[in-house]
Amino acid sequence: MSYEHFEIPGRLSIEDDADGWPVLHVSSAWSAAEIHLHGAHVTRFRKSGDAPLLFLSERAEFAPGKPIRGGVPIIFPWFGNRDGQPAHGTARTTAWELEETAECEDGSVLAAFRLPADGGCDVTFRVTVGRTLRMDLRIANATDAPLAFENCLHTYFETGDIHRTEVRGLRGAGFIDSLTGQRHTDTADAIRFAAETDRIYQNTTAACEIHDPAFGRVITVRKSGSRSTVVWNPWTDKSKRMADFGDDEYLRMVCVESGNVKDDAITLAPGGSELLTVEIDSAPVVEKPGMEAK
Ligand code: TA6
Repeated sequence: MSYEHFEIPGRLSIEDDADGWPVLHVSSAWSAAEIHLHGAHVTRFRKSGDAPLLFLSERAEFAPGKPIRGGVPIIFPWFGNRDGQPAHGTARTTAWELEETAECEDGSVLAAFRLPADGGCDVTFRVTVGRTLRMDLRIANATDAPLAFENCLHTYFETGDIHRTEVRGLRGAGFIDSLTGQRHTDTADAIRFAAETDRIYQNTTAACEIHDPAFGRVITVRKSGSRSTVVWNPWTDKSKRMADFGDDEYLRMVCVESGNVKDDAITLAPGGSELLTVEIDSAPVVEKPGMEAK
């Protein structure tokens, strides 16, 4: 299929990657991004003058039926494992259709995708690359029966040093510890990492901040249409068990994922729709005198 008519000179080009997968290369005055048609998967996003905001494993595989390790996997219609089914649903390993590209009035660049029709739900995904990275996942129920699903933008963030990284914004929220199945309320002012961490926060609409002093920045993760936030770092043992993830790559990534999973799963009435929006940005941290690392 020819994608030339979607290209925007100086803003959006489409080439096949080494594995023959169509990849959109998007650039704005402030940033650049890369989006694979496979899974409508945003694999790279970087603001000019900043380190990459998204982490992409050096061992990521680009093959039919395989999810890409890193960037923003689209999780739908279920989160997690399901007997005899691919983990985290089928959307992330499906070739989406490119529907629209445009340069917006504010100078940002839009790419819009549609999940090939499957069982009466209408799924579209819009990526806006500009001063920030904005992603909109809309699920509509085109059937005459209720539609139950989970959705999540499973975002991998790059961090300079996991030992110095903190995730803030979830204090007071309840979470399921996926490693033990136990439920807790988070009373800490920040999530810090010293072991495998896999937490599903429920009933929270809070924005999160990823404090990354090694890169001298704070990443903000704002969301709407989402009541769940998942925080994950595989640490050493799980990293070694993932063939598409370097043994030491846990040192420079953290997942802060936004969606509606577990208790927050959604049931859409016939004709209903749900919009999940995530917007990520970063800002430099100005070290105040005397703020030496403790
Ligand atoms: O989001 C956390 C999680 O559910 C972890 O338990 C881990 O399995 C991660 O997703 C990655 O899952 P994947 O199927 O992409 O390897």
